[in-house]
Amino acid sequence: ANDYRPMWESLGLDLEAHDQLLQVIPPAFGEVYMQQKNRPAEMEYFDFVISEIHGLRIQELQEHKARGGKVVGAFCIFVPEEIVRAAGGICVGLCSGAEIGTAQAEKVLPRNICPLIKSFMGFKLGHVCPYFESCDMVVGETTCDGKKKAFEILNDYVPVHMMETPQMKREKDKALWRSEVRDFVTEMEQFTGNNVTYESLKRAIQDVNGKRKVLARLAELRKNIPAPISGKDSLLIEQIAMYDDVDRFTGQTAKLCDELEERVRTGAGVHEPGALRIIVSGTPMAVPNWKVPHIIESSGAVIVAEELCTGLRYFENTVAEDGHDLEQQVDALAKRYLDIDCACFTPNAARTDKLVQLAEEYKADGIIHCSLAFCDPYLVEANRVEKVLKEHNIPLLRIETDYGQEDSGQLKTRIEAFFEML
Ligand code: BJ8
Repeated sequence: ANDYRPMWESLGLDLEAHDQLLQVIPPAFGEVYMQQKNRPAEMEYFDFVISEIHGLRIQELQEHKARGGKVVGAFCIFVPEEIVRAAGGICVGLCSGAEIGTAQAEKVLPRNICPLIKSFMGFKLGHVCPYFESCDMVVGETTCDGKKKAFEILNDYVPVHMMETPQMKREKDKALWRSEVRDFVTEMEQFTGNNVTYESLKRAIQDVNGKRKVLARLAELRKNIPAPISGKDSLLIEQIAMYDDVDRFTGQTAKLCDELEERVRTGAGVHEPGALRIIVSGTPMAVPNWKVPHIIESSGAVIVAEELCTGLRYFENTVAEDGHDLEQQVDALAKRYLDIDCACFTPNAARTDKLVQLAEEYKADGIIHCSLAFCDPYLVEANRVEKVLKEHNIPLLRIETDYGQEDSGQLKTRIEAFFEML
């Protein structure tokens, strides 16, 4: 293996704390992932990406920076990565899926706050994430209150550009969001020193659409019985989509889909015949947060779809490619992004309607609504989800959890009881 320590040191990482992080992720990955049966051979690439999680990709980012390129971090799928790409930058999703640097984070944040927010502050203050340390800028958004206010604090440590995401989807909200997307073009031009042209944006839109389409193809394959791939593997791919090289990722995922098509043709699946089919819905599950999917799939069920931002919400819509000039491209981007049905919007019936539709399309036996603790938007919206699913006789289990492992046993008991009822 390569020695990445000099690179990590030059990035200003706290090597000791970073070692601790690396002591957690690979063993967790081994336990959660490598012991699955019937994994597709093409998962090898994604396993490799994880084994190099703080290595090769970081090296690529550093090489990009050495050529004068910028790296831009994001915490929300509302950040239009096409624009970063069109300006010659690389956009990386900053995962924040682990409990780390909690003590440092609690110096600037309240104790009772969403673990995702605490995690990103802990990663930054603890200097443990080489992606974060590679970022020249972070793009924040005004989605939920906790994140919105935490970005003010984060701005003390790394430049943050804020985008105002509206809370409703009326015409005036659409106009506001469209102006935010337009301003982001100018911001990226100034920040990178590169013009965003019709041509560069057209290519970026096509590239990112390509990534979204291949993920949609993977999702489509999971509608088959038996499912040709586990939910855990699918989630891993959806997590990696947030930071891997776009073209390489698209190519590798296409290869995997070819293999899955073959499985579907021969009727090969990843689970026992008759396994329960489950949809998970709720707050994003960032690397290395595999806790609930692991419990679900080690209790004999298979996850067939993720109604999550690390899932369908990220790739279900593409950007129209027929814009004739930059302004029309901005219109198309603004429209595509405002179609995301995050619980930060009110009302948000599109999400509950979609869940009903997904349950039917994916022939799901039940839905597990999984929210991070203290996440008001999703925890409160769970009530609307419950109401609508009840009207359609779709069984639902509601879970609230964090990044700790203390509740694993209790969650397993509840999930198994839910499965017995189905
Ligand atoms: S589009 S879901 S990625 S905002 S879990 S920090 S909402 S308190 S992450 Fe999200 Fe964008 Fe919406 Fe998706 Fe706040 Fe809730 Fe924490 Fe959250």
